[in-house]
Amino acid sequence: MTPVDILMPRPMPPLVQEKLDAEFVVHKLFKAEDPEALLKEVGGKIRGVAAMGGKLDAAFLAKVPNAEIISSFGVGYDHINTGDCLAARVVVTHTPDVLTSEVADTALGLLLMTVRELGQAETWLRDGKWVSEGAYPLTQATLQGRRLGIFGLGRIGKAIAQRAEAFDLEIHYYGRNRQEDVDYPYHPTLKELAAACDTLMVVAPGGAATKHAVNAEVLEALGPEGILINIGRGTVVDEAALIAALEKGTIHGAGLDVFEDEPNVPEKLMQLPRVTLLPHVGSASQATRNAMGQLVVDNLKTWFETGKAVTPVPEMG
Ligand code: 8YV
Repeated sequence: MTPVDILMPRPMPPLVQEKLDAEFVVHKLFKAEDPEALLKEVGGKIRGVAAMGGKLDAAFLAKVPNAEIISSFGVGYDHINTGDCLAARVVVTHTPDVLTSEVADTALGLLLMTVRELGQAETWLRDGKWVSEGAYPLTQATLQGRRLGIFGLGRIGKAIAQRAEAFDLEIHYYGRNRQEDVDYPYHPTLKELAAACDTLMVVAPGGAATKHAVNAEVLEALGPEGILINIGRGTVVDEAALIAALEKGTIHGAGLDVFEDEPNVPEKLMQLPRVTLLPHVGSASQATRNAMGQLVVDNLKTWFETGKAVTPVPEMG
């Protein structure tokens, strides 16, 4: 079989690069001195794209007119215009399932850190304040008796709910649709979910449909005991409204693994006392990232061997 030409626009984990190098002719745009010139030169023979972030839409597809597949690293694919890909008959794949447990574990860790101020307490110890000033102040919040509203009860949302049940939390949810096989109370709007709960866990995907869904009104509904956790996408939360709500005491605290303009985190968020900030580490263990990388490779290999992808995104039908 003649080797297949693959485009890699941005750097990917070493395992992905090594495995793809062994199977395909990989054109690494990020290594080129003049990426546009390289794209002009090789664009016509590219049949597959291995992607990790970056905007992929009709303008990009026009530069790789013979591409058949975009194999994307990560479960979220809001950076890819699936409508444009469908129109160009390009299959899009992502890496679901293999990261579900890791992200759910991180979500629970972030929730506990935020409610009980564990990061701040550790800083207190490291700064020598335990010795100089005594015990870390008692936290105003506790996890006990909290009502957890999950925004986005998909695979990861359900894994979070399963873990939260072990912590005796009351679970509610909101999403595009009520799920017949789910017993947790469903709320038809995000504001109603927030009003019924004191803890809001954002697991929803990014994109136009969810942009700034968590706004000033939703935060107001969550109330002064409220804790917001975002493990989904930064764009889902109106960051300016969140900062205002934290400053005014409209809600109690927030734990964020994702941000609107990563890796830039607003200075104001950094200064707020009851906020836990993580640098998008939801799935970031070696084992899980390896499994995600393997799936990127498997999707490309299987596509070119059999004409079928392993994990196409739902829009592909
Ligand atoms: C990754 C993620 O950090 O899977 C996702 O959608 O956000 C994370 O697991 C990200 O894909 C790495 O680019």
